[in-house]
Amino acid sequence: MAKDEMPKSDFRDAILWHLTYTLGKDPDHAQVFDWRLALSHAVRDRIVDRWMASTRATYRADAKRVYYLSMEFLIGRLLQDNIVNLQLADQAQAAIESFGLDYRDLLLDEPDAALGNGGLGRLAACFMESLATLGCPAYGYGIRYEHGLFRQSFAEGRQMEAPEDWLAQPYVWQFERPEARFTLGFGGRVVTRDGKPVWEPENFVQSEAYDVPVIGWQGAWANTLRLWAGRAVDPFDLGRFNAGDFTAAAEAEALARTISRVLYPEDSTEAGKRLRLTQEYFFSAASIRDILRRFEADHADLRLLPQKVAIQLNDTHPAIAGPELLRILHDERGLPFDEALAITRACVNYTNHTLLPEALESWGEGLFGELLPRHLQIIDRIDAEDAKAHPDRRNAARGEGRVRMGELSFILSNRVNGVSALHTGLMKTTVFADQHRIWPDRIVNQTNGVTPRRWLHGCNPRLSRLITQTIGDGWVGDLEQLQALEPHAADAGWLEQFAAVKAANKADLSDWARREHGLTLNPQALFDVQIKRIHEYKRQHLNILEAIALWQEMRENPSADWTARVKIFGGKAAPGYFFAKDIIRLINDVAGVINADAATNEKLQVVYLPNYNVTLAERLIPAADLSEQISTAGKEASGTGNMKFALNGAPTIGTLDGANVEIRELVGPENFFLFGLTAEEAEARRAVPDHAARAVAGDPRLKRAIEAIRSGIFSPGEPDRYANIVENLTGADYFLVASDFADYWRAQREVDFAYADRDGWARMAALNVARSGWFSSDRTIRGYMQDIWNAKSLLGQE
Ligand code: KOT
Repeated sequence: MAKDEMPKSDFRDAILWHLTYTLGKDPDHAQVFDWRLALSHAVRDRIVDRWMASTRATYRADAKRVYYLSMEFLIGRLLQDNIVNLQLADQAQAAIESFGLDYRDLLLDEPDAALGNGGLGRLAACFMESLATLGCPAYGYGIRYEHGLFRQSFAEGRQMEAPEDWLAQPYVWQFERPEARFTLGFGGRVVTRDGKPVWEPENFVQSEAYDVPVIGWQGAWANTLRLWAGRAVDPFDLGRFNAGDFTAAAEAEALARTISRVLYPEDSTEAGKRLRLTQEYFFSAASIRDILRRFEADHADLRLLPQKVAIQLNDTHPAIAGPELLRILHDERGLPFDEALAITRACVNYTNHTLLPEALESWGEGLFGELLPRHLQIIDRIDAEDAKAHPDRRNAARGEGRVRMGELSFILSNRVNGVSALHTGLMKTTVFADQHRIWPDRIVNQTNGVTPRRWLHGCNPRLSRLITQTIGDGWVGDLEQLQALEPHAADAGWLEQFAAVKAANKADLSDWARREHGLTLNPQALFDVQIKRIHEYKRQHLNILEAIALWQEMRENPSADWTARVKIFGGKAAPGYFFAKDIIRLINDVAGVINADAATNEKLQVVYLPNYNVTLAERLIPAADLSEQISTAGKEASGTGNMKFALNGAPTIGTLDGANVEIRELVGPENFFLFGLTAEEAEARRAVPDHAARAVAGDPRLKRAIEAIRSGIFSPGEPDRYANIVENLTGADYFLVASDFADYWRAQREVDFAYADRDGWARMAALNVARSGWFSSDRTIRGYMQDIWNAKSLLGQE
């Protein structure tokens, strides 16, 4: 094969061609890594044609484009996802095996793109895939962090953080666009010229674009995820270099690159750092310029903007995009302020992902005004306009010395949405009650969803095959078709196959855990899984308390007929969140003691898998028997892991929180293990004096479990190690762990009982699968297209 004979049709030849001419490797000496890159290039070639066709179709139709602005895109690996969506899996596997290589090894060689913390970032990634699947012309805009979320390991049970380095290897999925640069200003002052305000920034950086194509199911459509990187305007100061000051010569470049250097590891906690605000403005401003450039290339009248552009703010992190758009329309394009405000408002929408007060973003006006002096004036002007129209309005964007990003996003948006029915309802009665009174049509609900291509078809090939054998393959692009499985859940023969799939997935996980971590998991046991960020409101400490109590009861009553369990934990804590780090250490300490107890370890194991990420989720979810969704009611906006577990046949033990409520309604209350206070009851309970102390005093099991922690049996020689946790559980206990413990215990024993009936359990698990089709992110995106963006699919027009 010669270079000019680039093979188009034969996949095997295409891989060899790329190995030779793109990577310059002799097949005889190529490593797994080289083959993986060659395969990725061959796959990428097949994406590009469709990508260009989609872009051309959008231009031809002059279609409305959706712009999804998000600080986070938690993508994970892309090779398998792309292969799955292009339906190349069989070809790719055959080609790779014909070279004598292991196909799975190759897929697993790709590093995770971890440009996000958790649910918010993963949702953005699922949305990008569904937007492409539905043929909605859309762009994602984010930051190309050089270092994604830190790598987690444990040292004596404690979380250690190491930098993540996904760009250390060539990243095949990105296309550098050096021509798409914008120069962005920061700081400086606002002067008046010809009676008009003019912002004169003091510092400048450039944004450089990297495009990642996102291909939908069956390759029908492809959109672009555009990630911005910081670059200096003048990367190198030759004068300083010649004067011998080599470090200073490259200083500007180092500073500019700092902006996109690292993802902030905070999740649902406030950071409040100058660099963070710089990151937010950097990517929002670059995106707004790109959006306007694209619009103005084909349109002269800015008043048409809302017909052609829908901007979605993924929480408040890109909220400054609103004032930036307004500023350009008014200051630079010369539209009157009220018209610029109306256009901005007609384009922008905002999704809220949390009501936790500590996560509601706000900036001190000093810092804000130093960095963005003109934007501060614009925000004041918007507040003033609103105050004129609504004199009884209370929540201005600027108040008490701060710029409040939630209020700002709300007043600059056409639609504001919550991410589950319960959460949206709470938005209306709590955080945004005042705004809701004034603009009663603005808040709408769009319950989250997950892409079935990655979270069932891709990650659970055995279950995917069984489903396709049973009901055909239409479900992958139309998840509600899973309903057709329901009659089979009454068929003993089919249920046996269904149970065999779960058993095989559990065996796979056990093999991996032995290879990778030297663990021996009992595959007969119930795999009970809680994977998510560590946070007090998510209550991993409730779960570990139950493990302690169960262990104590097993020891006391060893001959009872206990259902064997493996409790599996995974998740990272924000590096500065010390309580969460204590919870991690406690789980690891408890695991050490319980797993070493020969009297119980056939019946109970506790395992904490380090470095939870998208890839680990793809391994664990197909192998789970039970999904732990145990947040304090009213605190988890939606959850999306809960949907992935149900879809893969793991019933939920959970509270009436977030999307758990909708999951329970759809799968049926008899197929869901409910416990705990409702959101309303939780509010009321907090007002009861000594609620935690009373709950502990009234529950001997809970009391004994807490006593065990206090006594130091899990921290020999250091009984005080968990003083903070003990004090919290018996004192303030804002998240009501003690109050919910007894009911959680009861529900867990119901799980034990139900699991002992293996046929009954299989039926329950199968019904969870059959009834979870509504949780496809395709359904969610259709909702956004209709209710929020007024955007149309271009499928069939490419
Ligand atoms: C983080 C910082 C500030 C504001 C919000 C967050 C946030 C919220 N990060 N992740 N979330 C989660 O978003 C998911 C997607 O909507 C929800 O399912 C989940 O309940 C949120 O906690």
